Formats: sequence, C-alpha cells, structure tokens
Amino acid sequence: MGHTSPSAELINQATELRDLLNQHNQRYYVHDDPVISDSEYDQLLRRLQDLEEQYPQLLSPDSPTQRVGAAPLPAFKQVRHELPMLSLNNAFDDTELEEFDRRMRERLKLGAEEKHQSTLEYACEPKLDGLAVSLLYRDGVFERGATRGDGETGEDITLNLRTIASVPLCLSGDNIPPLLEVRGEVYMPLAGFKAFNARAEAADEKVFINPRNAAAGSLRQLDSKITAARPLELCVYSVGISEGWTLPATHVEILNQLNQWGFLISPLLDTAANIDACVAYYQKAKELRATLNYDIDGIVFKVNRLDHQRQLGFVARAPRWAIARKFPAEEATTQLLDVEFQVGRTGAITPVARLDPVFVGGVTVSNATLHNRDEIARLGVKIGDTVVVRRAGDVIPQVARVLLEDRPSTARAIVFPEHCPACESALSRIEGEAAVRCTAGLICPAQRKQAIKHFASRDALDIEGLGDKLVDQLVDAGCIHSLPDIYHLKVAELAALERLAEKSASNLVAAIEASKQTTLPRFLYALGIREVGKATARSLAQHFGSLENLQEADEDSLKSVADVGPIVAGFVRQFFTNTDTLKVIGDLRDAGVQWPDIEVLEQAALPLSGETWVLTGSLNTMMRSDAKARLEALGAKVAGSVSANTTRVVAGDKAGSKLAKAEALNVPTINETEFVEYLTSIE
Ligand code: D41
Repeated sequence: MGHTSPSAELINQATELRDLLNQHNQRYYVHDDPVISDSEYDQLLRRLQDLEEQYPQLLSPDSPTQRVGAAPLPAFKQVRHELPMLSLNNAFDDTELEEFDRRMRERLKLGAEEKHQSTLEYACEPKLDGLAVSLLYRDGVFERGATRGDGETGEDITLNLRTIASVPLCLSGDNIPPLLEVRGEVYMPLAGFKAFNARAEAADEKVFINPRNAAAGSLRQLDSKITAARPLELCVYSVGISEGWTLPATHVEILNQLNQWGFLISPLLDTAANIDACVAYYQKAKELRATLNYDIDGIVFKVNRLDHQRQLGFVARAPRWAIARKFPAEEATTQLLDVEFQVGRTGAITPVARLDPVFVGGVTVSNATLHNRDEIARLGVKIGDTVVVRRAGDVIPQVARVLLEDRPSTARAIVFPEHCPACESALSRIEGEAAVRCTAGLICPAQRKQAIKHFASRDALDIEGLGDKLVDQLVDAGCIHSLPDIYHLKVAELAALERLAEKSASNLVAAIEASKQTTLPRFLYALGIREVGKATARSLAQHFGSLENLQEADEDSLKSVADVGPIVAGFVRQFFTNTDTLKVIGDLRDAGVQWPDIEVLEQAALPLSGETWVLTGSLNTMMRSDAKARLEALGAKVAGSVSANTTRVVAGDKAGSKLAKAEALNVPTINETEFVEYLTSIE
C-alpha cells in the first residue's frame, strides 16, 4: 500500500470529493448559504484526507485538505507586482468628498458646475481595516499570493493565504480566465479576534492590540500552520493583471463576476448615482459600523465606469478615480500625568505625554507625542491638565486639545530641558526648524540606541531578534558602542544578559551573520542619513551604483538624482565628509558587511536605445503614461505617430488608424500581452 497507483475509480473519487468540498466551502464562506452541516463537511474532508494519505499521488496544492498549513519557510521570497498595487487618497470630510467629485466631473467634462445634476456614478464599499494582498490564479488554480508591501514589491505568502477558508483554491463557474490576479484585504473578524485574544490571555500568551495587527501578525508567520489556526478572511476589491478576460464596463460588474468565480466581496457593495448619494451611503455606513463583525475605517468610493477610470488615470501612487472617506478619529479625555523628553535618532528632542491610560480607537493609550515646543505652546497644556486624546487608524495618538475649565490649581508648566536628557550635551535649535536637537551625535547614548535600532530594522539590515529592548540592554551594558560592534557580539556575551536564553543568543548571532550579505539600498538606508528614507536610498543606489561613487559625488551630481534637492544633497555630502561616519562605514565593511554593486547603465547601453515606439489603443493592465515611462526608462523614444522610422507599435484594444498605418508601412506590431511579456523580460 502507499506505493501502488490509485485506480481510475479512486482518482475520480478524489476529484469529486475535492470539487464537492470546494463547492461547500464556497457556499459557506463566500455566499453565506451552506447546504450541508459541519459534520457532513468533516466527513467528506476525512474521506479525501484518507485517500490522499493512502495515495500521495492524488495530492494537489488546490486540495481543500491543504488548508492546514505546510512546513515552515526559512524566509519569505520577494514578489514584484507586475502592476503596482496603488494606494488610496483620503477625504476627511464631506467637503473634501464633494471636491473630489467636482474634480472627476471636470476632468471627464461632465459639467463640474451643476453639482445636483451630476450623474457620475460611484461604486461604494466599506474600507476594511486589514492587510492588502494580491492573489494570482492560473487556469483557475491559486498559484501565488503576496502582500502589498510598498506597492511595488511584497512578500510571497502563498502558503499562508492557502490556509484561509474564504480564499478559493480553485475557481468555479464559467469563462475562467487563464490568468487572473485579484486584490483584496485580509482581516480578522471581531468575533474571531476576541476569541483568539481570550484564549491567548488564558494561556498567558501575547494578545494583539487590535484586529488589524492580529491579521498582519498572522499573515507574517513563516509557519503557515500558525496562520491556519487564526480566523482570517479575504474580501476582494479589484483585479490586477488578467489574460483572456474582456473586463466588463464597471467596477461593480467586475466584483460581481469575481464573486461568481468564488471570491467573497463586500455584502455592502452598492452604487450611488451621484455624490449626494455617496454622502448618504457614508452616513448610513457610519451608523451600521457598530453592528458589523469586522473593523472598517471608512468608505471607499470609486468612479464606477472603467472607461472613466482609464481616462482619469493616476497621480503618484494613487488612482485619481477613487477616494477613501475616512471615519473621524476617535477621541477620549484623560489626564496628563507627566511629560518626558525622548531623544530621536537624529538628536531631535521630542516631548512625550505620559497619560492616565485610556481606551480610544480600539487600543489603550498611555503615551502621546507632543511633537515639539511650538506644539506645547499652541496647545497651552500643563502637567495635570485634562486633555482630549485622539487616535485615527494606525496613526500615533495625539493630544488634540486641553479642557482648560478642568485645570487643577496644582497644574504645573512643562519645562523644556536645557541639556540633552540622555547625555547632558548642549541643545541647539536651528533657524527655521521646530525641533530642538542634541548636538552630540553618536556620542549621545540615546542617539546611538536609535541608530542601532534603525540599522537592525526590517527595511534596513533586517537583523531578526535585535529588537528595541535588546538594543537598550546591550548599549546600557556597554556591549555595543557603535554600529560595527554588532558584528563582534558573541553568543556567551549575549547569553549572559538577562532574559536571553542560549538558543535565542545563538539565533541572534546567526541573524547578525546573515545580515552581512545585504544590498546597497538597504545599507544606505540603514546608515540613517538625515532625510534619506527607503525611496531615496534606492534612487541614490541606482544612480551611483556603488558606495564609492556616491561618496565622491558633489552636490550638483547628487541633485540630479530623482527626489534629491539641495537640502538632502547637503545632508548626504555632510554625512560622507564626516570622518566619524567614514570610520563606521570602514569598520562595517571590515567586519564583513557587503553588497553587490549595481550596474549603472549608460544611456547608450540601455536595451532600447535608438528605438522609437508608438502606443495606440487602450491598455487594460497599465496606464499609457506608465507604459511610456517604462519604455523611456529602457532607452526608447515614445512617439505620437507612426512613420517608417518607428521600431514597433503596441496595439491595445480598439487600436485604429495608427495600427492600420503600421501595417501599411510594415512596422512590427505587438499586442498588450506580448508587450507586457517583453517589458518584463528585459527590465
Ligand atoms: O477595503 C479596503 N481596505 C479597500 C482597499 C477597498 N475596498 N478598495 C481599495 N481599492 C484600492 C484601489 C482603488 C487602488 C484598487 C483598497 C485599496 N486600493 C488599497 N488598500 C491598501 C492600499 C490600497
């Protein structure tokens, strides 16, 4: 047994069981309309499990038995989104929403003036408070899933998504496209969240502060068996790439089709005939919010017609045609117990309010930032005051205002320190800046701690296990004075620290070792150069190719980099002319930190240099401006009309006279699918 092949009869049985289970699963989770009992479902599942156990040949990744999770991964792979996952612009009141509508009608030439005669239709859906993901189906079978990440690159979480019951492992219904990418939100319903936390609390394990963090934490597990035990759901809200599907005319029709293929869509999805109806939908949803079994933080309105969407296009990283009307931030009153002064990575001194803990916006808040001296003056706040604390979504809690009528006679003024609270060095306030800074740089232990925390963080050198508390401990114990010291930590030295077991200590040393192989963008970001975030670090790395080139760059060549202006150029120059930082960099490299240089392509060496391309017709998977930018980045010229000099014509849907002309002139043409394949093959 086990080595014999299954008979045709058994193969059929397994297929039938899989189909049945998938159908019932979908009825239960997607359509909320089960037709068999849980125990009947379990019986079917057990029969399939038995069969697959007996004949492992029968097992396939889309089998419903595979929702239990797989063996743990060593790390998540990176996934590049062929079509970027865009973000959403926000509206914080009705006026901003109406202005959005006016802009839409103006651009679409629908008579921006007569608001009440507007007939621009919107799709309305709640904004789920979870984690955005992308799921790719090939021939109807779930192939790969990824987090949104920064919109361009996310992490491969296929195994985790497979454990979620409302994620179809294979699609059902008619006309399933050969390639389909759907996008949606993974979230933890409130009932599941409460049950999960109750159990965790009883077992003295870590509880999650809110359902959003619970969903994020559950998806970020390398061990998908852990994810399988978490009550997560997926609700889809758009399509990414697709092949062999002529998209319907509207967003709502797209979602209805996705629903028929087996995806959960919002039961509250609706259309609004105009912006007044959107405002009404928002009001109704705000009242409904408390009765829902999941957290929502606003309503998303999308121009319903796809031809309109295409016409409207994108700005920066967000579509023009969609907006999230956010619910107002929640507020609560509490007492300001004290103010402490924290020293940031760049020496900025930030006053932090210590509050009598108060529950607001779904979490208990006991600290809030007071930003700087100006903000304290604006609020007119004193220690002992009753203050209104506000918290919206994932934003850090703020002190919104002071209830002066409740000020006790014992209230005392907030006194700003004259010296750095961490190192006693002088503080300076730079002209035109609100921040007061400690000028001691890495001599200041507080700045050193922050610099090390930043260096080790996820988007920098990503040293797992070197968290904030441990860094504080290591600096306080004198084990680390500067960044290179990280690479000289020994297991014995770490294991001697309080609260660090031998096993964790050796894991940490391994993680530190692994972090030595890095990339130039990560390393630059990790150095913590002022105003050099992830995006700027990437631009600098790509432009200069090597650290040496960057170090030698003068301000003018720095300013020629995308996103770099005179201020950032100044900070970069300052950083690389400082002998202390140069020593730190040298020591890090001596310790073994290394990265491959990036090939900087000269204009003439670009793959499409000297070519002239023409785009015509409408593209389904990308905006024409993006297609143009991608071609130009590869060295091609993009022209508006076809001539004998045209290298190639990309013909989208409904291509007209330009395509005819290309054919007449014997200019090669390719369709959108071929174009996308070509781009990805040479980029
Ligand atoms: O419910 C949501 N969180 C939601 C997010 C939604 N209902 N619709 C969304 N639509 C988009 C576009 C318009 C870009 C397709 C989104 C998001 N984006 C989104 N989620 C996270 C970043 C962007």
